[in-house]
Amino acid sequence: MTREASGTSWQPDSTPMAGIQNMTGAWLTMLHGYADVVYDHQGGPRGNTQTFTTGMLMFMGRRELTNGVLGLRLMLSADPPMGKSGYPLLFQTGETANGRAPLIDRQHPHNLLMEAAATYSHAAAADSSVFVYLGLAGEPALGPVAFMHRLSGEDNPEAPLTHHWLDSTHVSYGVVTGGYIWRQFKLEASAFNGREPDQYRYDVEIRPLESYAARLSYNPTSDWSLQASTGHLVSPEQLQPNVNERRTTASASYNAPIGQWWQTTLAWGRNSPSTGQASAGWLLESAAQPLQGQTVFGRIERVAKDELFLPGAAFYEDSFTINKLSLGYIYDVVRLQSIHFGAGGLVSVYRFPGALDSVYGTSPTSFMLFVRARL
Ligand SMILES: [Cu+2]
Repeated sequence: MTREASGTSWQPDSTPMAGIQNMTGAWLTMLHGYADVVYDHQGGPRGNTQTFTTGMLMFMGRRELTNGVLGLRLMLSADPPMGKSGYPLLFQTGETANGRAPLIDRQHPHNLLMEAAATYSHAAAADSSVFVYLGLAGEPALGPVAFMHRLSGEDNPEAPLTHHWLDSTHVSYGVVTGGYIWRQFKLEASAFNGREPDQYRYDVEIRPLESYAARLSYNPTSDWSLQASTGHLVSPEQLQPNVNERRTTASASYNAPIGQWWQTTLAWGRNSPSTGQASAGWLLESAAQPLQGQTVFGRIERVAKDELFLPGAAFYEDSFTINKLSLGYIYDVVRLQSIHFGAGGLVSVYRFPGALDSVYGTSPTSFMLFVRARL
């Protein structure tokens, strides 16, 4: 169960399990979630300031059957009330707030329904099993564990700039995945709806399952998780419906047995659209709890962005390599029943080509201050 952080992707087996677990009859249930209230200041001429809420609530249930295990998953996002245009995040792009213009320097909110899925895995032999995963909303076999569900990323309230290179398919409306697990290996394939959610964040947007993906995962020891995956996304973007995309990713997560826990993820992703330039994104992310209740986290990203300007602007469709470094800290101040209340902050700095100085300023600095409730 510790492997299954989101969809069918794997974390290292030694990842500590958060949340409340319960045994009710034959059902093992798990409730996990958090909510952040974030004061967000993004620096420079393109920056902005906003207070928003983000978070998620995840329910998992599983029961053993004669020769297999049935699992149910439901996940809701606390993002939609922040508004269709999301929150300020320098250099972030992807999705739309009005169906006409792309979001630039803002992070889109997630849809209310992030996952509603059932899995059945059947023991084929002592060391192998087969499974199916059916999601009305869910995550296909593409990319690492989504940022908000992997231990190295979930304490950081801001989305990675590499989201659309690595894990943006984590909310797909219509997913069918089949897989085979042999010892520490898993091979799986998905058919899914690759269209990103539109600006209506409370609905369910089923389309034909024309996109497909495959992933090979390997957990060589209990502290490591590796994956490589590739997918063909049919018409992923609402604003460019005639463009398809090939996405390829590889990632490694490692739990160092130091302090309470310490997880680091290195990930690479490449997008190759059917028209236009291919681009790549890198992410190195780490979070650690050296002492109970004190978490430090950091993220370094490097990504080629060609969506920073609207049509007609001087740099429209030009590609710029953006480097970003974020460092943050959270202190869990009190615990009431099963809820931890904490407060934290993070600071982000950037490196980018000088041509962008007139647009973003010479050295913008951004920060977030937040309070968090976590199960
Ligand atoms: Cu997302």
